[in-house]
Amino acid sequence: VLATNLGYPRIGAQRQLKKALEAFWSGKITATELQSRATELRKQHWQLQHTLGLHHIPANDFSLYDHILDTIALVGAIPERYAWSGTMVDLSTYFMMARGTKAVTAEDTALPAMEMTKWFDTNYHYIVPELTPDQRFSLSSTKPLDEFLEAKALGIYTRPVLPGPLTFLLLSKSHTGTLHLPSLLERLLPVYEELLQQLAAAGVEWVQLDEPCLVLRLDDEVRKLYHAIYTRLSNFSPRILLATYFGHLHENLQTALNLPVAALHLDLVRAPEQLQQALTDIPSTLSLSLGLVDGRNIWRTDLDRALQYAERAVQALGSDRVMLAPSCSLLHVPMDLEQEPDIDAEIRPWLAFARQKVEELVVLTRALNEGRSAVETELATSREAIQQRRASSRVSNPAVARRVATALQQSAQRTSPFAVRKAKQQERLQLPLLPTTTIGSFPQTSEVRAARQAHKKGKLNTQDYETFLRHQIEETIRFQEDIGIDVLVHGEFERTDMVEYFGEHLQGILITANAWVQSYGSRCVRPPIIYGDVVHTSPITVRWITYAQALTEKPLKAILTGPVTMLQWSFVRDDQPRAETCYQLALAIRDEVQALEEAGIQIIQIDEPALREGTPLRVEERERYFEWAIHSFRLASTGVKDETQIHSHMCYSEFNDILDAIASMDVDVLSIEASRSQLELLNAFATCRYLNDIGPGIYDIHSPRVPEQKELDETLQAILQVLPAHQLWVNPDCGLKTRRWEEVRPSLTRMVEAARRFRHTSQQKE
Ligand code: THG
Ligand code: ZN
Repeated sequence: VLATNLGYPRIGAQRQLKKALEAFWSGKITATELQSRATELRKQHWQLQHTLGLHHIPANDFSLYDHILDTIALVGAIPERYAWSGTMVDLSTYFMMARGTKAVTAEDTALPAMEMTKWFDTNYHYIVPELTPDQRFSLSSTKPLDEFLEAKALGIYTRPVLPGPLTFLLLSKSHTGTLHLPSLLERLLPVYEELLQQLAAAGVEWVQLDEPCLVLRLDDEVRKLYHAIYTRLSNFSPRILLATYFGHLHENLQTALNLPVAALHLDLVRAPEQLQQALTDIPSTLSLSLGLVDGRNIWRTDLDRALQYAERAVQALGSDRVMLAPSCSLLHVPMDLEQEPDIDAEIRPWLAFARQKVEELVVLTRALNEGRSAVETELATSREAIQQRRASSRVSNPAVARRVATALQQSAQRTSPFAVRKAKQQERLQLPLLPTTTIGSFPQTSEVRAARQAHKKGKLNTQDYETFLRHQIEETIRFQEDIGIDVLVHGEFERTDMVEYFGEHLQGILITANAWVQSYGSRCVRPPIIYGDVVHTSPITVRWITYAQALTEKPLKAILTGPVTMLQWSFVRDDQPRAETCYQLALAIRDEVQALEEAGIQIIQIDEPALREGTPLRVEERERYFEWAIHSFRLASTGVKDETQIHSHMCYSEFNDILDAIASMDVDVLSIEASRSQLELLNAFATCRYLNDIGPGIYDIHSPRVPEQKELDETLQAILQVLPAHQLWVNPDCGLKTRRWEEVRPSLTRMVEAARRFRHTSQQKE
């Protein structure tokens, strides 16, 4: 039995890669220095995994930005606009694709970056390959080979990882026509073949080809292609481990088991039940890689349980046909629990980050190869931690379970239908036609971050820190009043991340100091750890928002993070269904909503940017998901009077196919990002007779470019062709946290001006 890994986090335990990248982008270090820091990180990660005792260590899992972007470079699929003509893709082309370019002179046009999207149902974003129907490919990078040789020079024989050709193509899109899979494959496969041959010649024994698309529902056509492709590739290649993860293979299991590869990896954390079927149907030439250690979560593995599965496989296949592995790449978990010295002492033993997961894999493997007695102490320690977690009073709070059960018997509806609420709210708020607002956050300047940092380190006392925050709020309120915004926000200067902030203030949730996980490129998040039943112990936001409200006659909008987004962007309990945890979060947020209403706040926004991305990968599970997700949102949002206006905000996704779900949220106002297919989405809202108010983002805040007045006018005019003025709000498409004040001031001023112009013309028409 071999101890193996599918991928290691690349950002570094102290986020060295992030720091190196940002230093390079701002011109503080050279490309050579960036590369040498990257080399150092790879070396550390390989040596660590080697020392811990792994038999198969991944290579080419490292990336300077994203592994799909690496593959775009590898196969030479560079979109035309980047004017690449070389034979090998250089660093500057690579980062242009990732980040776009700024216009340097007035005549220059800025090049947009390639689009990013969520990697399956994770919070990691990959760069979406942009292909043309007649796309040509050529081997245009030596990265996989270089990294193998780099590790070999350290005395470490690695297993290069590559996205499989079908997953690569299935994740691609085209702006210029329909992509025809078989003909694209005809052109792509020679590149894979050439590379695999090179790897074999360099002494590579195993390669890992990742085909997570096998957990999706596929056409018969695609299943046939899988067979044809892997038959071709296996002629040239080192031994292939075909990796599937993020779910059950269902009807694709037979296809996967019968591919002419050397080993198949199954995710037995998400889908343990597929082991039995696989053991029954497996051909005698195939080895199995068992994904028994959770690569998506931070809990310590129940080693006894994992061993039962592994032993079953060893009995059926013999020990030389079994590998142990994490369920998927460890990219999605933080690097090392050792970086969290101050984390809650009772909870710490329950956790395992990437390094600890590798240790667990080695222990499991030794138990199988040398007998359990060889790792008696490790097994005992693990068993004790699992038992303590199960029995802990910090985990279960019977009052919470009872409250959820009671709440679920109610339908969670507002008292009156939307039309009645709208009239009552308007009587109270007296808003103009086309009211203007923002999504919630204002620029998190270096000054704001420095103050928070100083306060955290004890260099700025709480009183001075809070005085600083109050000044920030006051300036932001004055600014919004000056330019004539109708519904104001306080700016969220007290918050780090929208999920982390609420995680920090709810019982049952732990936040970390250094447990960073890559979100995209150099950007990272610290997902909170939901370890126990969630309780709202005291109001979280009321103090800041009532301070802000006291500064102005205009209505203030409070901003909260919704239950589904809290769930989706946290590490969640694995000892109860996600739905149960979501209901608990919902009730905690409901308490906050009620506290705000009692404090006199008239408008409350509950953000759900992650609602769409929580959608299960398999179609047949989607209906049930939307049922509990929407119910959760309604539990959070419906405990208020008719007069209280509930907003929500969504972004980062396509929404056209979840309009029913959105409608059943029954929010009074929905602000929504729809940058690319703006009008198409609004048409869909119009067609399905969505009647509640909508605030389509009228400009893209993800770009530093300040929109011209004319552009804003035209956008608003186009929107007014589709939806009536009385249903519309005017706002940017997302929060302004990552923007600078120099951009925010002119942009919002012009936005308000656009609203004013159309307010007059529309009023005359209505
Ligand atoms: N919060 C969380 N998850 C998210 C987002 C978020 N997932 C989707 C999307 N937004 C991802 N986008 C970002 C954007 C910026 C950053 C992270 C994810 C970011 N992070 C800081 C960094 O890496 O420098 C660190 C954060 C901090 O200093 O607090 O800028 O908004 N949970
Ligand atoms: Zn947003």
